[in-house]
Amino acid sequence: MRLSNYFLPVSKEAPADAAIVSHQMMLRTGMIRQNGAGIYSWLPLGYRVLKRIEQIVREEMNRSGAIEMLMPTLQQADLWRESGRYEAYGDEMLRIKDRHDREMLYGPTNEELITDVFRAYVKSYKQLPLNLYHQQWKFRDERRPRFGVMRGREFLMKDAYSFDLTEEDARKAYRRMFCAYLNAFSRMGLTAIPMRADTGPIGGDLSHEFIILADTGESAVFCDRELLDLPAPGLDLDFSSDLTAIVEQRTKFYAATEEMHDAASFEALPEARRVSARGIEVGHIFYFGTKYSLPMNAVVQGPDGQMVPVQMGSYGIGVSRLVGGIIEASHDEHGIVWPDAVAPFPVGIINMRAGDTACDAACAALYDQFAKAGVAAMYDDTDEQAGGKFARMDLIGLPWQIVIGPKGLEKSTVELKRRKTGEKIEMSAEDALRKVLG
Ligand code: 5CA
Repeated sequence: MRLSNYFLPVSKEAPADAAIVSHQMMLRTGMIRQNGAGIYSWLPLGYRVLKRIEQIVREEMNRSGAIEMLMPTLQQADLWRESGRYEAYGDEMLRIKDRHDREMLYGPTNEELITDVFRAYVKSYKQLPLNLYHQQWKFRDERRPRFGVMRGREFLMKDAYSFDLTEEDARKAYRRMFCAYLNAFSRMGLTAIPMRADTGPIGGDLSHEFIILADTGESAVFCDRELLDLPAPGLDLDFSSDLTAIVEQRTKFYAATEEMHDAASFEALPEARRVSARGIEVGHIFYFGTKYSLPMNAVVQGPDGQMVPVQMGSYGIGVSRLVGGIIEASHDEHGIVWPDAVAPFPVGIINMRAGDTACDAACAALYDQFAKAGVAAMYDDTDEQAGGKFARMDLIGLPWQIVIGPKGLEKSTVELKRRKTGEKIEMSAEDALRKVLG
């Protein structure tokens, strides 16, 4: 992408109404534009990051055996009357009427809708286990939308729903999601800690929130330091194997959100291991048994011929929230520092003297080589001052920068900079290309 043809509305000033770093940086880098309280447009740079996160989530859901589909944003109120949640959900639900005066709502979550799909087709335990997911926009009329995409009203969620015959199988499905989440967050460069959590309006008695630690997190969290160093299960995990040990390796340590906090157990830990911090909830998983299947009559025939309500769980990831969460976890005083896996572009090429024949030719050649290798580079071909170009490239946080100027070209070199460490090395353009392509 040549910057002169791109849409990157970067601003120099920190916006006055943004209270946290990720919100400030997303506005300054032109990733998002607020269109209403808690409602945002995703501008080209932000949209690329959102898509990359979505893709990691998709790959890890698929790897765990879940199946992707898509449900609508608008739902019928009657479906929610069946589960009893239409009245119970309260003011967070955006209620709408269509031209026939039918009551509709913009989905804040999809337990009812997926249960309706399930009961239409699945009648036998032989079709189980089943886990269906989608990544779709949700609307919650939050009392206090704030911190940009962290607590929006419209936000992108991955929500998965598992269906099993027995409670034991449902707990296995829960463990598969638990492990898939650890892998997905780890791929994004995040340490997400599963914490026992309150189930709120989704319900059920087993639930974990996945929390990343950040000073600007909305909730107070408490955990054992040992949890911070545990590696993710790894992408070669066999999801058909017994995952109990992996889950227990984590759940045996103390980790709780404020609502579930038990000061006595926490203080029983040696002082050096007590982490009392703030956290951002990037995912939340629930096992709730027959809470929806029973009232909605989603039943399957078991091996003994009996019809029983199906056992369910639901599993959410805040896809749009993660964009802000990753910035909170990875930035410095100059701007964002994107982890390679979610960066909007892997590399930025800076032309130090746009208009100079040799510089233009060297930049264009390198840019084309990246394109041939299937890599979209961001090429700053503008004729602005070098200082401004460096600052902008640091601000948008691409993992690699390649600076091409007349002095280097005399020696046939370019400068390769790693955004994260600030390390700069002079080398040939071919070597820089190879290094970035890894
Ligand atoms: N049905 C269940 C699981 S699919 C559910 O809705 N769970 S949830 O309420 O915990 O939401 C799932 C995830 O969506 C949360 O962990 C959080 O990361 C994200 N999320 C929730 N509310 C918002 C919001 N207002 N803005 C941005 N992300 C949100």
